[in-house]
Amino acid sequence: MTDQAPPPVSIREYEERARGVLPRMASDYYAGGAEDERTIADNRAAFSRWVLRPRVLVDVAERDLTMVVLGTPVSLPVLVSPTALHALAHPDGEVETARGAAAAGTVMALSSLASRTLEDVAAVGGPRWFQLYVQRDRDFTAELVKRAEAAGYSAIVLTADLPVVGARDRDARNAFTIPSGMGYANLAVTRPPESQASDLATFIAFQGDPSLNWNDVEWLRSLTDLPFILKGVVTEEDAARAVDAGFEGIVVSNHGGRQLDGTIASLDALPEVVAAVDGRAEVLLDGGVRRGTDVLKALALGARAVMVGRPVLWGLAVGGAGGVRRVLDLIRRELDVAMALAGCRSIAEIGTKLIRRA
Ligand code: FNR
Ligand code: LAC
Repeated sequence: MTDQAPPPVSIREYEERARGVLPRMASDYYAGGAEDERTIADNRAAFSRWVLRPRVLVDVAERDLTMVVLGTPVSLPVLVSPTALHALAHPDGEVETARGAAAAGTVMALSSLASRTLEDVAAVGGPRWFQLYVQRDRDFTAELVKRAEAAGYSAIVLTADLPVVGARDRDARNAFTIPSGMGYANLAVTRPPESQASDLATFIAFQGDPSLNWNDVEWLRSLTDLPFILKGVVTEEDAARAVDAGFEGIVVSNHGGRQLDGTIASLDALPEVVAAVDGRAEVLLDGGVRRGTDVLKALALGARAVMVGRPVLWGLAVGGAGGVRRVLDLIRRELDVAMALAGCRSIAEIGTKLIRRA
């Protein structure tokens, strides 16, 4: 802990505490989103549009939150979403986050835009997936996938909702710049050239590939036998197409409201995606998950597991690996209580009868 205050009791308190310890530019980069941040708010609000139908007089003396997601065993159905530049929150960056996620017994998805090398993060030894941003340099992209495979990452998460960076006022206002001494440790060009503005949008425009499309999927899949997960799907059309293209997993996500403002909330998009996939792939969800009951609702609507982005960054900023672990443990404790009160003894028992529209 960075101060003497007692540890936060909720993710909301972690958010407040993180705001107090992070420099403004980092705090805004983490918290912010696109345009009027309507989708950020709606990701949260969506959880209130659904209500639970708990069952009583079920023997819930023994409860088990463990499960397997895309072949990876986890201690709870909550994984760490890929997020960029953890060194903004902690000197050890993603290595520290990986320690926290491993201690909590769950998967960390490492961003292509990490501030530490994927090999250093792998050395922590926890369960790990690699999130891919396809680069303009396709040979380098192929090398990145092969490096991830060699370093024991057990799935590739292809993020598809960032052909360009969303219009983010906060970053524009702060003239977001990567602090000196920090960079994108896994990329060929780790910092934008000094002659260019070093904001994220410029960097992505310079390195990323907005021409990426469905025709590239076959090439991507030829690079490795690891399972592929498509992140950033919010429609039944894309979900069906993803399954046809051979993706083993889908993350229903609007990038935490950072890309296209006004996009449907993740939880509201979940039912149509689950219906379109019809059991042919594993469906995950991220965006606005802050409580154990949120996890319960997403699973009741057919998600196999959920992921959390910002809460992990707040935990990292406030308490390093311990903070990451405590954030995940808070959700675990809340989910455990919610399952008991809903009459569910295991993740498998969380079903569609548990939920309806408010
Ligand atoms: C992200 N997200 C993201 N996604 C991704 O695939 N690659 C990335 O590098 C990043 N970077 C990133 C940075 C920051 C600061 C945030 C907040 C988010 C999106 C992330 O994986 C996830 O979809 C959202 O964060 C989920 O929403 P919540 O949990 O933050 O509400
Ligand atoms: C972001 C990118 C980098 O949301 O994924 O900031």
